[in-house]
Amino acid sequence: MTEPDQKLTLYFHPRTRSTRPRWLLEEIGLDYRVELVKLSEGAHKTSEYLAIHPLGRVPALRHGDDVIFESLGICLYLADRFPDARLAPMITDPRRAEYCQWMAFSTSTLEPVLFAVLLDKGKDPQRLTEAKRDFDAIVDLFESTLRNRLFLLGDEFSAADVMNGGMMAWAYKSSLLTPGSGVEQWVQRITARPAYQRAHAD
Ligand SMILES: N[C@@H](CCC(=O)N[C@@H](CS)C(=O)NCC(=O)O)C(=O)O
Repeated sequence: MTEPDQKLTLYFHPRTRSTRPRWLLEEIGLDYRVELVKLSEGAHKTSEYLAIHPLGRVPALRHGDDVIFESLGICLYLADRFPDARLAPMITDPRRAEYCQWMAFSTSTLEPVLFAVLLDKGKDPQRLTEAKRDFDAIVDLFESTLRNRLFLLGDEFSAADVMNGGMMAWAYKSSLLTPGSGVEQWVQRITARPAYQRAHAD
């Protein structure tokens, strides 16, 4: 799927939140260019890049004359902008409410808890205890949601699996998931997708 007059450039660095839109771009099957932003060399703080992302972070996306940043914003935009890929239920689809819920959940609820569990270890023992408790509640929620479903919205994969699943794949690699659980099987199912593999190849 290409739009020759609307070139897409993803400002990217491996193993960051920029893998979320990259995975989605791969799922949609778009022809896009990856611009590697070398964080270790400070490329994200140059005036050239600050004109793209004023806070100097990845990801950002250029689509024609439009520039957008925030991984969730980019994924929401792409999933709606390329409806043929069927990665977001249409506005009138009954699944739309749940889709909105899980998209917001990914960065508002899951991300801060997972970062606290995996990255803030040892900094504040009480915060870590609370974060682990919150993470267990999130896993239970995913487990019950996925009980009779292949993906978060049902039988069809969506951008909600990208946003939440990318982070849960990190939890899986960090041995936070119970082997054989529904959540673990979901993570294995979605990370086996060729689009996920391509987006995480670097
Ligand atoms: N909420 C933003 C967070 C973006 C962000 O913090 N990206 C990190 C990489 S995961 C970054 O660019 N860090 C470099 C820096 O802040 O200097 C999003 O989801 O896009």
